Amino acid sequence: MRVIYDPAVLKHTARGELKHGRIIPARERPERAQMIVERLQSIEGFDFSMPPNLDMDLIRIVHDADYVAFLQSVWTDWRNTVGGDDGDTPDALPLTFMARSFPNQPPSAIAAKLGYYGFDAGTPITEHTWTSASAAAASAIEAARLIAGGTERLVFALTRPPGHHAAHDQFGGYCFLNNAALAAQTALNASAERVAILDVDYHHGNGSQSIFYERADVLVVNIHADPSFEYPFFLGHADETGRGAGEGANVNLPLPAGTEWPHYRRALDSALAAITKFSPDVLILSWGFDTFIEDPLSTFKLYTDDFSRLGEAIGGLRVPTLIVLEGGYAVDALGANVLNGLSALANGAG
Ligand code: SP5
Ligand code: ZN
Repeated sequence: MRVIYDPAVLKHTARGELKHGRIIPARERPERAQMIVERLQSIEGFDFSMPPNLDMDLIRIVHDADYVAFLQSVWTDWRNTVGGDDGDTPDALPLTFMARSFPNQPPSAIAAKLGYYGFDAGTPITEHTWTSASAAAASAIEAARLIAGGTERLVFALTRPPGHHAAHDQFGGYCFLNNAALAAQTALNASAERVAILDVDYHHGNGSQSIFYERADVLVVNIHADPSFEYPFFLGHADETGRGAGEGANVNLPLPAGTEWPHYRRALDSALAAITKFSPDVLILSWGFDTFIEDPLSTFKLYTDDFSRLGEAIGGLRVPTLIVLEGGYAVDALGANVLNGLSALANGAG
């Protein structure tokens, strides 16, 4: 299996994140990608390659141009505002959010920009955020080119930071650029007529849903913790089915806290049936491994072997598939979980 990986995705390193009013060590850390690289490189069968330079025009189709400019300049603005010596500047976090009734004018003060473009205070921006986010995006785009061009039938883009919470003009949930959405748009620009995104991260992919909510050419299917109790709270309910031309092209399968494999499997079967009916030319799998029983952010109870079952079932679709990495914070188990999932997907698809 081809793996698209740029070591620059390791550079973004947050100092900490807020949990229940306290700062704890950041969950979304470079070791996540490092562990996966080490595991996949310790065995045969995974061919690593670097992505080419980022296609900025494509980025600006999926994301708002001012938002992208913000991501590119935010660290310099922040450092100039809050000070700090080299390597000593605190992470940038929003503190004041845009009240919903206020005018939608992009502000100029850095504190206001952070609250305008960010939707949570759990997503630190660091010196290297743009470097890593853009390297991840370039990896997803390159993977999509290989799949849509028919060069490969299964590609893993090792994306970090993750992307599925990032919307057209908002960051949050550790996400800045929506890697899955960029891959979908790349495939459509290349040759695909219909693309399906299957999001199996523990959290609902609110960004992917919102980007394609009114479009008929991208089916977005999410299996996730019910937003009535879990982050991102404001999107991911079963009655969100798309709008306008996109009506029917969004499927949410929220599950209760504590979900185990048998129940998960039934939701997966519904998801796979919806994808089969849509008959996509390309499948983009937003694979988060935070459904794992030992994941610190999750209530679901999937085991390492269940990721094999998940991969095998998805491989059975027999659709050219591109995987992007989303969440998964049980760092010690992440390598085994990803390897199991990818291997089973390759076997199921073979
Ligand atoms: C890509 C991804 O998985 N992003 C997840 C971002 C979650 N951020 C909010 C975390 C809320 C933590 N809830 C506490 C549960 C502790 N048991
Ligand atoms: Zn997640």
